[in-house]
Amino acid sequence: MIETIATTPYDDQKPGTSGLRKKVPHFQQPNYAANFIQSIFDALPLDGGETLVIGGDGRFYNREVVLMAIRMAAGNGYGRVIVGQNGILSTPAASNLIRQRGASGGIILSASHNPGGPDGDFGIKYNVANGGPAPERITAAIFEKSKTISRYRVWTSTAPDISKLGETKLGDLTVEVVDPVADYAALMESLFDFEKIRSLVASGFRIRFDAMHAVTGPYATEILVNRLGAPADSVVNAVPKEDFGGGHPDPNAVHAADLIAHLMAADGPDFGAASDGDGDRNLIVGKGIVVSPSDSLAVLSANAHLAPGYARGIAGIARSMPTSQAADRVAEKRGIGIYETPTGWKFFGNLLDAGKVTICGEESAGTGSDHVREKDGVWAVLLWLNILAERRESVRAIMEKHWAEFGRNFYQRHDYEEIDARAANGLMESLRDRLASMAGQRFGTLVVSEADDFSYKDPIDGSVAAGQGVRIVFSGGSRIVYRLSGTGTKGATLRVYIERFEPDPAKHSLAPEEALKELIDTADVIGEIKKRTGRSEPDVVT
Ligand code: VG1
Ligand code: CO
Repeated sequence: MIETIATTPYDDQKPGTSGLRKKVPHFQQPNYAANFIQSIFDALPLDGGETLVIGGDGRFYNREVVLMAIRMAAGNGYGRVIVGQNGILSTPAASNLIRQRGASGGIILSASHNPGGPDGDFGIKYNVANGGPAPERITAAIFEKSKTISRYRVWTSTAPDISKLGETKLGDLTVEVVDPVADYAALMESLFDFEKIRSLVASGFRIRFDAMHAVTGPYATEILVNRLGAPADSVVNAVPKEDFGGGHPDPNAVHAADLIAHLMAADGPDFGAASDGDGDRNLIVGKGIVVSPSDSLAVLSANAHLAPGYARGIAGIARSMPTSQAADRVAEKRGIGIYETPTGWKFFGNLLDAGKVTICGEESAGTGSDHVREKDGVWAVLLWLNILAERRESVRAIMEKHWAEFGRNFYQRHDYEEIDARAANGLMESLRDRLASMAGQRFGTLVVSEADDFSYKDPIDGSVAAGQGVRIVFSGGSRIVYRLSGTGTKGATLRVYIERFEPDPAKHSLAPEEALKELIDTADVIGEIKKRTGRSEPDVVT
């Protein structure tokens, strides 16, 4: 029976860069999750009978919300729910299922790289029929509905057992529990030359994939071990845990320090990789070298044609604005399109749907292609492996040759986490106030050539996203970008992105902190970071 339950609105259900993210106890307030899910349904033009994909990264509270979402789908007239076994689906696997099964959308439960557990973070995100995150027009509509919600609809009896594969009924709703890995692994096999990668692995090439006790464990084990023949211990921290083993499933130099240490050792593996909580991010580490995500986007774009799925070449590349311009140099040399979008995967969807771009990426360890509409950690690892299997060179050699051909964009991101929100907003406001007078100003040897607050007009639907980050560009093309994170759950996080192009191969072996020294100092002078936040050092440098 469908029951209508009275509820009262919360005023803070505005989705951020990637859905609604809050602390678990915040989500555990009465009806908090139900209100948001009902607001999603209320914002959609549902005719009845639609298919909905449901799954999450398995973090604490995942199961409860999956079961609730199934019962609410039954209460709101859906015809079929496709749910990952035990409520598990990586974000890219969910995107794939939405597309392959012709679903009208999907509900993905994740707070991505944020820590989990009873005091950790939780999140809910809605993806649309193309498999990608809902565009801003829809997230805005969801937020509007959440402000006035007065009831939600739910099927009264308990949801079916989601630990067993197969179909059951909940009223008129068919609930189909699927293997979270099978369809995704088949998709990967259709894109990459598994036989070539298998022979690379058989030649003694050693891989270390760190799943960080998050969702990619089963995906990496099935693909790297079962299908590509890597030894079982090639996948570490492979068992997903509700609290990610107490760790922070963010594949960066701080939280994946153990992986990096293994790859820096003389007798270490040849190739290291890690993914995040929900499996959409990737970190690539070669023997003795950490590949910066912006460089990885450029290298993958320049070499994608070596993999069967991209043998016809790529149509174009899109990168988020703060991502380094290394990919632009590839696009320019290859004569293909390059697009600069605001931060967040939702801005890539239209470009991918229109066939304008094939590969997209963000500096935050996200790369992906038109095979799904999310960034995809395991996909990036496999594309790297396919390239390595074709070129039979080390990661370091590939990077050095890439820089020699295209030049090197030295790059760093400095994060100041959990700073006072008023101080953070004050810093950004002050920057915006000074934009008009910035051009022509000199800081040491640097002269500002342009300064603006990034605004994006989507070339397909004409929608505009303003206020996406302050850019200070210097003559010669070096940049400092300031923006506030839209995924944090406590205080504010200031991200400062610093970039300098170096054409001279003799200088490509400099350490990024040396190559960027003057810009790093200038970022504090212009942004007044120390003065306004009281922080003398960033918490994380990536
Ligand atoms: C961060 C990253 C952004 C990414 C987003 C979601 O956003 O900077 O590039 O798309 O997280 O990634 P923000 O607003 O905190 O800078 V994930 O892996 O959370 O889905
Ligand atoms: Co993620």
